[in-house]
Amino acid sequence: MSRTLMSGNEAVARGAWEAGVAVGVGYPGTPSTEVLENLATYPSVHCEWAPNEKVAAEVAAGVSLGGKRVLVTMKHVGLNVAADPVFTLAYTGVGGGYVLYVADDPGMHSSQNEQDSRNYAAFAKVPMLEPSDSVEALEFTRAAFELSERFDTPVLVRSTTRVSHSKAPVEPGERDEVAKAASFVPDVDKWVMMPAMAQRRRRVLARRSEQLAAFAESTALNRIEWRDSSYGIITAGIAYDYVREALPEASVLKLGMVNPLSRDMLREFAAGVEHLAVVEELDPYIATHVRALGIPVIETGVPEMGELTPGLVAAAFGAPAPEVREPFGDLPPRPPLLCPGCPHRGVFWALGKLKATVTGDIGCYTLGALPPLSAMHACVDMGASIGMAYGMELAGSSDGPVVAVIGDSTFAHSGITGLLNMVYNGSAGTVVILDNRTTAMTGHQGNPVSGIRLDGTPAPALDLEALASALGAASVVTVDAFDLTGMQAALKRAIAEAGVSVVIAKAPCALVSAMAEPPYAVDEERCTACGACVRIGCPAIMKTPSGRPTIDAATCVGCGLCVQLCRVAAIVPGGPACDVEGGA
Ligand SMILES: Cc1ncc(C[n+]2csc(CCOP(=O)(O)OP(=O)(O)O)c2C)c(N)n1
Repeated sequence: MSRTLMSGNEAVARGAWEAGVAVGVGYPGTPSTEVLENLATYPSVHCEWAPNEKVAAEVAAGVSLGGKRVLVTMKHVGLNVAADPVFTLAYTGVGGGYVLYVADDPGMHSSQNEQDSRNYAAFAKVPMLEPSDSVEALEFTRAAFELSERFDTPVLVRSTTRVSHSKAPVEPGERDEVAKAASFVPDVDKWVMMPAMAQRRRRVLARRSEQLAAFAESTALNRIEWRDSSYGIITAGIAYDYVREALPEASVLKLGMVNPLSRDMLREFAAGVEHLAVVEELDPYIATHVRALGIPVIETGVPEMGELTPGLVAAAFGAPAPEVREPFGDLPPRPPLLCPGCPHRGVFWALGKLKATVTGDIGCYTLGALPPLSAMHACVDMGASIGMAYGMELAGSSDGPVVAVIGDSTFAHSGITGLLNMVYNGSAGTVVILDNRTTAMTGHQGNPVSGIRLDGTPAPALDLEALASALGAASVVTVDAFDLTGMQAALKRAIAEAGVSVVIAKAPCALVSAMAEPPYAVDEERCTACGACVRIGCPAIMKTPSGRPTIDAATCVGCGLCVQLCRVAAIVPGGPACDVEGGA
């Protein structure tokens, strides 16, 4: 295959495929999602979404136990969910190569926090490789499989948004048909982590850590680039590219292996330069380790949060700022909004009318927290809405009703046990599941509720009503998410229920169903400018300078929510249906 432009994520998928990976498994999350979606396009590899990252890491453990190479993918916060198996897999070691790809999101472009996954590698005592671009993303992923089998350990490959999503020319290679024993060999001492065995494996882990530390000294994954000896910069990942751009004359120790760190190389490099600095994105992870070796590192003022840029790196060293093309300054701001025709909108409108305190969750629907809906009051992590609603019930401090709101993918990910907990502990709370038939936020992946697999084939769709009833909910009802009156009535009944109540708001995501009903228009003669339709926050409805609303026919998809809100019937069919396939 000739040189091809690939994103970091595409290159990781290619690297895994070339390494002969048999299975890819993960849970979507920006900026990691495209790895599995790409790997799935290659022959001779089976790829699937798991309901969450912990399950993905465990499925992968089984594949590895069965002797096959496996890639697990997730975003940084997913590694929190998967941490439990990963920490103990460091003890068991692997069968077939086990590589976990984790993509961090410095600057939180699409995340609830910006934790630095490098800490996990040191914490779990597993090796971590960190590519700086697509070429390395491919090479390092291949190398990670070899390392995994050579040292009998899971290996983490860490990326960040800019490496995952930037493209660079890559020279793809051939696939290795790995001749690893494909059968399971029972070995209780290695695979059954009861205390006696775990204590023995703990010592194996310590020996392996020493071997990996020795490997870190000689691997070509780390390299020193000697240039001007007055300044030496230790760096890794995308920060390496910024250092090369901002400080082209500086000597650089580029670390491809960020755990364990190569101590001798750090010492050698430090001895060869006058001033030593570390440039890294997020936590002072490398700097802390270098200082712990007794090596002095100068303070640079490189920020320890958010994304770095070549300009920030240059500024920290008083170097001239590299030339960058500034973004156009005159673009109108475009705050994130629920799409026109989004089925989540009406639910938040109804919850607002009921003056509910809403513990929310992560997905497109988190936008219900923003004006004008302003109907979500907490959002912490996937699945938290349900536990937090119950906790508020225990606190007893809310005047109005407390309602948990959670999306279908998020409910399958980590909402089910929260609901079980409510039933178990005698809650009288209400949970709304927003069943839009997809995992919309991350790009419309199938999930166990929608019943669509990664390869597009149908799967048994989770029956939410049956599940909620089986868990012991006292009342379970499904409501059309676009029926405002029905939604309000269902929520009122659910809130009044003595036991746990579940309301399933069902209607497909507007982008999946490609809703294209004829658009509506405002009949100006009837309109009283009361503002009811504007307060639902639809991007198709705008206020004219006269204070009257107007509907943008190109944006309206005819969902009809605003029609239900207008007390004077001033919103009327207004024009030809928009053709979503192309043209007007
Ligand atoms: C632990 C974790 N894994 C993955 C993500 C990325 N992520 C954010 S929301 C979401 C799912 C949203 O789907 P759903 O709950 O169905 O809501 P929708 O966006 O469809 O409204 C995912 C996968 C995350 N934030 N945290």
